[in-house]
Amino acid sequence: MADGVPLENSRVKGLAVVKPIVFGNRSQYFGKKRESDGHTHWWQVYVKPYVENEDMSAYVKKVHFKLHESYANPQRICMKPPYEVSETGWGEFEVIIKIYFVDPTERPVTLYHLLKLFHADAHLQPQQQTPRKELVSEFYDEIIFQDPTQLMHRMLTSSKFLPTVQTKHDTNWKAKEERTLDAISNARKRVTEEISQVKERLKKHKNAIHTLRDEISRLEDPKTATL
Ligand code: SLL
Repeated sequence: MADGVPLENSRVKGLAVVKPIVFGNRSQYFGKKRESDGHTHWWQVYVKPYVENEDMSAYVKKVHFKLHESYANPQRICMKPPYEVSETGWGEFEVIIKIYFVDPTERPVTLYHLLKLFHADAHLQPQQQTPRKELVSEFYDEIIFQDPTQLMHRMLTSSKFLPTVQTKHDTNWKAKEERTLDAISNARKRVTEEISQVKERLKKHKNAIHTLRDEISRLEDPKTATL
């Protein structure tokens, strides 16, 4: 007990545990509009650990997926992994994903995902489109637990793994990380160059101001001014 707080609930100060996750959706076009309900796609929205097969239920209590109001029961709840919802439909919309943690003092984390069904070239003639395979729109993110409670800390570091094999990531995250870091370093170079160009221009303008000021005071000085 510290200050009357049970040990389990006391916080590990100065510690941050990072949990990398992947969330998003996959979808597949039926090939035509379904007669019965007008649906055109199968889709699945999900949250999964970046570390393949990590058992998130060690620290995740449940995940809520809030679908579009046009679905009969838009609030879908997953109490255990896999945290995913499979559906069919005809339109894209924003899915609200709320992750609740085993530790009730830990605030739930909310993610927003734009469900993607259509390929970017869907407006083109069919023969100009790339062949249709499954579409994946997913993102990498990190949940950071700052000063977790003793209890949560244990759950976060228990590194439990699921017996079933999670399929490999659709996205090559390592390659994406390299591309992103490259893009950042190029952007940084460009910005540094631009800053030095602007500084150079500023210097020139400052010099021009000085020259003009000198000129003005020379002209205003009765001793040097020539009428
Ligand atoms: C749109 N703003 O107009 C979006 C809404 C909603 C998609 C898309 C429902 C399926 C069903 C469905 O696909 N909703 O009727 O069960 O594009």
